[in-house]
Amino acid sequence: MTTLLIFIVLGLVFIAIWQMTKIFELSQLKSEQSQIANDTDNKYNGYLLFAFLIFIYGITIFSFWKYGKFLLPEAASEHGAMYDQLELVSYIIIFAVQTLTQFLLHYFGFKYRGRKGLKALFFADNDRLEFIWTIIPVITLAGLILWGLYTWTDIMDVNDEDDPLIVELYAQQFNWTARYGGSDNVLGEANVRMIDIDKANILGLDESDSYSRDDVIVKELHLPVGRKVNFYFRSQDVLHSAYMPHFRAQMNCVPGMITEFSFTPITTTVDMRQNPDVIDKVNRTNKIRAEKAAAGAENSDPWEFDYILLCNKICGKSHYNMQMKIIVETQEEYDAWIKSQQTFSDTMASVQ
Ligand SMILES: [Cu+2]
Repeated sequence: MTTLLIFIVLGLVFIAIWQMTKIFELSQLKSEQSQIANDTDNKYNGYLLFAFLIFIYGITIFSFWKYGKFLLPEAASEHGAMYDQLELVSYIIIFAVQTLTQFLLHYFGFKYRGRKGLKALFFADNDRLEFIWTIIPVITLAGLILWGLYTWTDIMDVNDEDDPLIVELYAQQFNWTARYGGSDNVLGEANVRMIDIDKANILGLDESDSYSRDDVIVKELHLPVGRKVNFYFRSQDVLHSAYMPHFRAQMNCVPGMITEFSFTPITTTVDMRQNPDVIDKVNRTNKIRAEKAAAGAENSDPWEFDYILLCNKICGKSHYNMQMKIIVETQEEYDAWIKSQQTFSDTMASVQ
């Protein structure tokens, strides 16, 4: 609030000074009272264009230097490298074109600023010039779009090849639940209409479906490294979006339909914790947390890196905290973990 007031006061002071200079100017008897820009005005504007060019270059370099470290670490999924490469090349092209065109725009604005006696050369069209500045973007964009489409179809191809692990991710305001197909790796039928909280049937599984009996319902997602996972998404209430940034994966969760995504995790949680970017991020975060803890703030314990599933659709007041931990581990660790979990029929039996 104080900051806002300070800004308002500063703004008013600025307006007052500006108005006073105007009055001062009007009170002067100047020889040149014309509203038409003269050579001095044009020169000022020319140099201002240059100053603005330096400003945008400067702020770009500053942003890279200051915020570059907030980018995600190396992708932890098989398709991630493909996705990152497409993104990197797109950014390099956009960056190069923007740097060049901004320079040309501002430089020509300066070079051809208005001067007394200077006349502009007029020509109606130039076929060769127009051909050049049409064909270059056409080829570049067509290349990017084709490459993007190829990458998209490759990433979005959900199929049953290579014996994928079947996992359902269930979204509701404001938490996630995961369901594994169990020993048969097949998910039982489910529908929100069959939800029965009294019987602990929180995902609405069809109790008469034999496939649902060995399903495993958990609040923490464990994935064996190197095995393809086919995800099936459901939502109980509103639109949510399952976002797993480290795996370069995101899919909408839509009430009334099942959406799909598939990826293969390639780096275990333990290995990812050794990644230099991750170590750096953890150190930076824990430094802030230590400072807060010293000042007596709550929830400031040291943080350890974990993969995470986030909701990426603003779905309500606790959307920001709709997340689930993901653990990528070796096949043996995963087997031991899944064995220790209750199946759906165990849960039903213990409730009745
Ligand atoms: Cu959500």
